[in-house]
Amino acid sequence: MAFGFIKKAFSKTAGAVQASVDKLKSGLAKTRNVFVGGLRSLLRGRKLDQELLNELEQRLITSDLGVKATAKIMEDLNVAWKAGNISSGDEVLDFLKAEMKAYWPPEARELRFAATGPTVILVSGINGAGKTTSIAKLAFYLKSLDKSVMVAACDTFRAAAVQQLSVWAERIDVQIVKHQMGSDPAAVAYDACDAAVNRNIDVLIVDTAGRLHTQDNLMRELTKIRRVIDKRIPGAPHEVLLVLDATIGQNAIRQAEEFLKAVQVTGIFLAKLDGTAKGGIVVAIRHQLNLPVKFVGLGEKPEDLSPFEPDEFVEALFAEDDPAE
Ligand SMILES: Nc1nc2c(ncn2[C@@H]2O[C@H](COP(=O)(O)OP(=O)(O)OP(=O)(O)O)[C@@H](O)[C@H]2O)c(=O)[nH]1
Ligand SMILES: [Mg+2]
Repeated sequence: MAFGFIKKAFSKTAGAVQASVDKLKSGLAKTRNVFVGGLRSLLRGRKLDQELLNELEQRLITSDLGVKATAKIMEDLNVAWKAGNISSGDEVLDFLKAEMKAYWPPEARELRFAATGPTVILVSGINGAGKTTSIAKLAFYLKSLDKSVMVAACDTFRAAAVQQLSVWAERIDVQIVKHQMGSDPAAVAYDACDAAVNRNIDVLIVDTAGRLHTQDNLMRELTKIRRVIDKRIPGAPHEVLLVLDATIGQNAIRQAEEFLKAVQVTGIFLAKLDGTAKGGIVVAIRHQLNLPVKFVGLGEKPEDLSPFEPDEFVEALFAEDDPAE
């Protein structure tokens, strides 16, 4: 009986793993078809020579991998070609896959949880990046890990913002702390921290405004919210996630650089990967921002999230069994 139970639990886990790989694969379909599909048609059946190397470099540069990653890949590829280790376009595909997998340094991609008391996750990003939706996904994900979750509606700038988060909170059944529109976001943050402590909540996720009258105001407000959170829960926030919109490619990196000047970010939530062929941006983010991508967003539903794992990501990107290919 005990064995039966273990077997059942194990197969459930295997099923969950398969489901998450499938989700990633379908979320990456556009990038796979355009970027990897393009590489395949360039490389397949060709002999590797200088001309093909030049064409490949051109293609990688115009993809969203970024200049630095492209330079590194081409340099390594040149060495392997000259050493006689690679001689065909087909081998280049495998080489690219291995090179991309090895691209990420060992780093903390898992969420950092508080040792005691509530973990606080502050979520920032420009308007429309996908903050509120990503918060709903995170809350849903954390609930699946048996954590009690509360959200705080600190985007008090727009009437619809509080409403949107309230709808999500109800739908995924998590508690919410909110004030009226126009009230002080730092006061909401303080109340939410208070409530999270008093109600023994495991994780508090704080939504913030993406637009204020000026960018300066936005950054000042984030700093203030952060200070107030730390005052009520010393050491918090434990994570400051910056949500970036993958569909805008390299512009997302420029936006992030602006945020990083003002806010101490601990990780990236890369939203809307499903809506773009610019999935290579994950590689550029690693190199250009020097921050871990902790999660990727793959759709508009609460379950459309995947914790970022380089191996899994690259496998899904290069997967061949897509009928659309
Ligand atoms: N396809 C897709 N759409 C997404 C994803 N994440 C967010 N969206 C959509 O992007 C739009 C903006 O998302 P929000 O969550 O409202 O963005 P926000 O950053 O909170 O925006 P503001 O509150 O205006 O600053 C919505 O239509 C979302 O459904 C994703 O991973 N995939
Ligand atoms: Mg929002």
